[in-house]
Amino acid sequence: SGYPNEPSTPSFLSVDVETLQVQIDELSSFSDTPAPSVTRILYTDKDVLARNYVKQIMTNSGLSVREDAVGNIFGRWQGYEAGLAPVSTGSHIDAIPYSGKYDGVVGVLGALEAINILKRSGFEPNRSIEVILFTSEEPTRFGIGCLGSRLLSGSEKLASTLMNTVDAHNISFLDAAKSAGYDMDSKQDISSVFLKKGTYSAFLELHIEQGPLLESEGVSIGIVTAIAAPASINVGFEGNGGHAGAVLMPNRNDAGLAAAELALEFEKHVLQSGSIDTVGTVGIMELHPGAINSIPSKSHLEIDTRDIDEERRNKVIEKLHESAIKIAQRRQVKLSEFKIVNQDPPALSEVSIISAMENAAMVSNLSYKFMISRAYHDSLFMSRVCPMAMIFIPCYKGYSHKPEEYASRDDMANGVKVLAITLAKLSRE
Ligand code: HGY
Ligand code: MN
Ligand code: MN
Ligand code: MN
Repeated sequence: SGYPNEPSTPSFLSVDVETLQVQIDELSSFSDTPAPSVTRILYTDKDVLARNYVKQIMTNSGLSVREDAVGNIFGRWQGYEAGLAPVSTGSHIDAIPYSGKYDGVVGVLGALEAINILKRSGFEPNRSIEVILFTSEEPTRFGIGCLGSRLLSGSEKLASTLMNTVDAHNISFLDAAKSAGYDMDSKQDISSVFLKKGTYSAFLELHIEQGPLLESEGVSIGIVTAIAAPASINVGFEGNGGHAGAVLMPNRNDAGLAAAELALEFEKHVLQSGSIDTVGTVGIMELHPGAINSIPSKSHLEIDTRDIDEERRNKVIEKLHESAIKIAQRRQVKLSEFKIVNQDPPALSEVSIISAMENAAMVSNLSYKFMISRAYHDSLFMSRVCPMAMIFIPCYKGYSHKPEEYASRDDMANGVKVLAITLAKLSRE
């Protein structure tokens, strides 16, 4: 076929999983909470240290490294025909408070190891292969998930919202970015990161399952066929508050109890959706002033609901809104906020990439199964830019977003190998 060095057969692709584990451990040390937990929030000092650490590994692997205005980082392995749209892969390294060290990280460091094993095998890509470290996938600091990939996919709404978004300490997005070395002043700066259609021929993401299926069924590889549709809603109630002793019950309009009642009503709506695939979480519930002897005068809830069926999920959001209005009336509190922060459609994986992954698992003699991802990922937004698919590996008891998160060396090596073989194949198409 005239290409130098056809990809060597998978059996010669030996993954240096010891080095990968060392890198995962070293990266986890850049954290704002003590080991074994990891907390690494967008644009903090620890985030900057972690970014530099990964950029160094990209450089050591001979990749050309560039960053965009918001800090998405790209490491490119120049291909034989550099003019063609590259194959891309990657994930995130930011970590929610008190979480683990594998979520996202396996898809960044594992992608770099996939490139290293292809290089060691003498393979030369036709299309360039590009590893993307998305600037922030978790919603922690500015309340929106997949900030980096959402912008890459061209979200005008997010570009304008970020111009007047502040974090919990009243630091603006622009100032936070500046403190990390990303100097933006205008909406144009932010939207300069939008990718043109056709920038990439494909996007693949390696990720821990963040669920128990692969481990419990003893399956080595998950091939993701669809990513569930996530949505997040902010709700606020306001009442008169007052002295916990002096105000008798009939004279209260307790914003805290309104929040509590809404949370339980929301759970009912989710359970009554008609499908096990509908999930709902009230992950944040704040009471103001937050004193034991003061009736909450304000409450703030951040609600996460997802489903593989977008309509069914949207129905839950409508019922949530109806309940919030009803509870506010009944309890004589003000519904001060009901804001849908994001209401994203699900994403379907590209069939041709799914079969390339299936083939890679087969030639590597690995068991595999097709499955949906109930967690969202940067792939959800990259699917708006190019054909996408994901590779899952098992994680201990499905744990994620907590310090006990763990993926074995064998499982990581399997995932890296399937990623490498798939990247090699797609770089030749
Ligand atoms: O919440 C999620 O699904 C992702 O892991 N941030
Ligand atoms: Mn996560
Ligand atoms: Mn993740
Ligand atoms: Mn994710």
